[in-house]
Parts: sequence; structure tokens; C-alpha cells
Amino acid sequence: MPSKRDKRAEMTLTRRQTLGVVAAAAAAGCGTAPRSASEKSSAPGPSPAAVGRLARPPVALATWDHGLPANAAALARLGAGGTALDAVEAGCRAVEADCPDMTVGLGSRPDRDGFVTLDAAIMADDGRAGCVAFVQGVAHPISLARLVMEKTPHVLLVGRGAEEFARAEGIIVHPPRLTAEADRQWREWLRERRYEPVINIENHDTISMLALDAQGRMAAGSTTSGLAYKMHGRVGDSPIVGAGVFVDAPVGGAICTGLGETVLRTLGAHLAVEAMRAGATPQEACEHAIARIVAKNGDPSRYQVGMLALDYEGRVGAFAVQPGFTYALGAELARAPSAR
Ligand code: SD4
Repeated sequence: MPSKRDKRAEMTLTRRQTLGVVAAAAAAGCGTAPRSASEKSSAPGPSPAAVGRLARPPVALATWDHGLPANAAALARLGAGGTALDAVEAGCRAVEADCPDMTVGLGSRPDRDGFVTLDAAIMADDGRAGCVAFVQGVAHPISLARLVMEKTPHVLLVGRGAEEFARAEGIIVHPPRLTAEADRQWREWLRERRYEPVINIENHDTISMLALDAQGRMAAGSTTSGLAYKMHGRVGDSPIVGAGVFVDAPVGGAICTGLGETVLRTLGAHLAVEAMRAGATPQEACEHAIARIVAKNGDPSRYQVGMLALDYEGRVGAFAVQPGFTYALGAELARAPSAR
């Protein structure tokens, strides 16, 4: 029988082990050490400087280019005395209200049956969480998720039940409707009815956020329409605590974006936070989690996952399976290093 101490030692992920997992993924064909953003792309704007950098609170960190408007809304909320939870809610709402990528909010591309179904999660670093999945007609699923957290004894409500709860809270639930552009694209898709995720242009770029407020509280949030032309009823990682989002004081938080099935199989965000708990930096934690995702999901040329992590010292981590994952730290856009 291993002693308690042995067990603790087993659970402790050393820095060498963390890097070992990354090395194993590299050996499996995922490339080697992360390269800098400047090596990855000549695109203007994104800078490698944010990776591994120290950010002083208040901090807003968010996925993809639309992380910039999300962070602006989040930082405005923090500047007005809001909490980290207020900040991620405000940031996610900004993208839900206006997402030119058609990947978040009611203007999104639909599932294969022509319905826009939305997923969202919000989590505080004391373990409180609220999530909604497979919700239709709700303009701000992130706020509905927060209401689940604050007004129910539950963590996750889905589908019609979540919509009924929204109505009971005075939220308008709109009838199913596609925007003219979403309708046009869906009808075009119907001609071939083929769904194949294409790296970084899957047209399902989620907004996931982490915020750290001046009082040292951290929160995470995510909101998405999931995969375009997914099966009706499909739910990804974004509204699942531990998969798309996880935050736990006094360790830190992590968030994911990309092909949700690959993250669900590994509970990617939880994996990264637990790596930090065991001593990894946020950057090492992201690399560790991405390496595990690759190890569990086969051929990494077929999908993208981007991960961000943040600790209470304001250290930032960012890593992705493929090149091309952009994220925003405050008002700065950066390009994450990647395994390939
Ligand atoms: C999902 N992870 O539903 C989400 C989609 C996403 O960038 O993050 N796209 O699988």
C-alpha cells in the first residue's frame, strides 16, 4: 500500500514531468518547443510579448481577436468597481451582442437543422458556477448562466428548462430565427451537408475570458454557438465546468476554445489548473494540457484547441495545437505559440 506521502508525491506534477508531457507530444508529431509569434506569422498586431508575461490587476484575458472588445468591456466594468464576475459577464455580453464572425450570440450560424443553439458558463474562484447549454432564443446566455449560479441550487440547465428559467427571470426568449446571412450560408451548406472542421476557420470561434479584479478575485466565462452545422442537441466544452472553463483560488484559472469534443475528453481547463496547483507556471500548464489533448485525440492536424491560463500573480499562459490562435491581454492582441 503506498503511504499518504507517496500518494501526494505521485499527485504532484513536477516541472520536469510537465515538460516531459510536452516532449512526448512532440515525439508523437506535435512539433517541439513553442515558437514565438513572430516566427508563426507575419500578421501585424499580435505580439509574442504577452506570453509568460506578468499582468498587473485588474487583468482581462480573452480568446481570439474579439477578445479585444470583450476585454474593453470587462476592463470598463472593473474600472467602475465591478468584480471579476461582472467583468467576464460584461465582456462576454459585448461579443454576444456583436459578433461579426457569427460564432457567438443569436446572429450565429445554426446547427444542421437550422437552429441557433447556444452554450455558456461562468465561474467564480470560490467554486460557484452557472452554465446553460442547448439554449435557443436568448440574447445573452452568459447572463442566464450567471442567474443559474446565483438563483438556483444547480450548476447546469439545458434546453427548454433553461429557456423556461429565463422567462421566469423576465428574460425575453425569442422565437427561432436566423439572420439573413446565417440563413443564406446554411442553405448553401445544405447543398452538400458536409461538416469537416477546418483549422481556425471552423467558423465557431468562442469567446472565453478570465478576469482578475483589484481585490484579487478571479472569474472565468465562456459563450458560444458551438460548431456550425453541428447535430441538433450537440454541446461542446464551453458550458462544462472543468472542460471549457475552470478557476480555483488560490491557484488560478484556465479557458479553452476550439474543437470541444477534444477538450471534453480531457477536461482541458481543469487539467491546466491542476498542473498549476502542482507547481507549473500558467505557460507550462497550457502546454501540459494541450499535450494531453493531443495525446488523447489522435492526429493533431485535424483540429485546433487554444488554451489560456492566468494565476494570481498575473502570470499569463497561452498555447494552442495549431498556429493561428490569437488572444487578447487587455488592449494587446497576441498570437499564441503552438505545438505544431
Ligand atoms: C465548441 N469549443 O462548442 C466550442 C467552440 C469554440 O472556437 O471554441 N470555437 O466546441
